[in-house]
Amino acid sequence: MPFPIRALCIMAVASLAVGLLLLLLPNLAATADSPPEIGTPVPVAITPGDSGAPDIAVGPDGTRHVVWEEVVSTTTYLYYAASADGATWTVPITVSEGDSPALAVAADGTPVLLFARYISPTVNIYATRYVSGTWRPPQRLSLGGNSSAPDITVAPDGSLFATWVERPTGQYVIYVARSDDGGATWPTVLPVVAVADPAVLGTPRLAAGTDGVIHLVWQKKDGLLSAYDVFHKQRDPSTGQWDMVAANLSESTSSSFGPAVAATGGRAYALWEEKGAIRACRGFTLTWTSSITLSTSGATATGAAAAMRGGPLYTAWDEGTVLRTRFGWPGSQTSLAQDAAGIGEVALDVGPDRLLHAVWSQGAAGAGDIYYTYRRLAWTFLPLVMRSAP
Ligand SMILES: [Ca+2]
Repeated sequence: MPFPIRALCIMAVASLAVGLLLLLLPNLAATADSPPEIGTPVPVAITPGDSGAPDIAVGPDGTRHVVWEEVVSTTTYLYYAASADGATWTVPITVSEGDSPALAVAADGTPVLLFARYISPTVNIYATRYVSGTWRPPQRLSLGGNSSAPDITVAPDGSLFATWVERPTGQYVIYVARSDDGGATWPTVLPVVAVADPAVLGTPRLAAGTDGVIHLVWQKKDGLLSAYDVFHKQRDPSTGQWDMVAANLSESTSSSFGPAVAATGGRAYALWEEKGAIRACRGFTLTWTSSITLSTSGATATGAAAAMRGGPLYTAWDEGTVLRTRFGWPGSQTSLAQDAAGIGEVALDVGPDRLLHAVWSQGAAGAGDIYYTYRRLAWTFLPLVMRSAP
């Protein structure tokens, strides 16, 4: 009697499934209601020197790589430490003399570092890679004019993009360099934005969208007494061309500066500092929303940061003694860490596990140390979409 047995089996399996579902439901509901988990901050390194300006980049295997500026007597060095779990950190090693570190991890897991270094008579931008436990001899990327404010990002196809601002006589130029071999060589260096005196450019920042579009934001003022505005251009991955015209994102009479940028497919998010608040807008090419305030009303906020990696947007900044973060757009605000002695210079990255990783400097002025924490999302349940039959 094969048919009744089969029917019986189906019924048994079905009731078992319903039973399991009923067992699981209360747990699912509890998980959905639980708050996001923010880790207890841990020191990356406690050092006698003043530690500041950290950057973090998380590798495909989840390794947290952190670089920062370490002042030893009167010289500024770049220090590096790493952690597999965010709890235990390697003893810091010196990368080079220099400042303004910007870190990314290439597709093969190799950390790639950009930094500025003064070698008389010029500040240039250098790139180095951490290969087999050693930072390789740095190679110069800038073209020989005084340079500052490097940044680096990885495109979905694995190519690396680097930017900085350079000062050839009578001009400011923002360059973008590209590496297709994980940072070993940087054969392409292009001027993307250029102005003549008395206009001033500063702090170019890069982000790559999941669509391969490269987003560039920077600050510009038309003269020494003018106020900065924040601008944007993007690079089309299919043509390699940058927008001809830049969009003015801040468009305000007050000074708007210190931009940060993050991107997903088809859209970028830009943040900046203006009148002691963190402002932000979202858009692409010449189509942008008007800006909103992310920081706490009445607080003095600085140090805008943003990150996303194929997932939702994370933003962060400091309000003097507390680091604030938001998840999503604009998302609700949560504190990430605090220290009455002072806290700031937050930098973010999103790991392959969608975990938010953050580093910052904290402690009394002149005696800062670098700290790390993470933020794990609470479970959220999206509506289940049943595919219709083809
Ligand atoms: Ca220190």
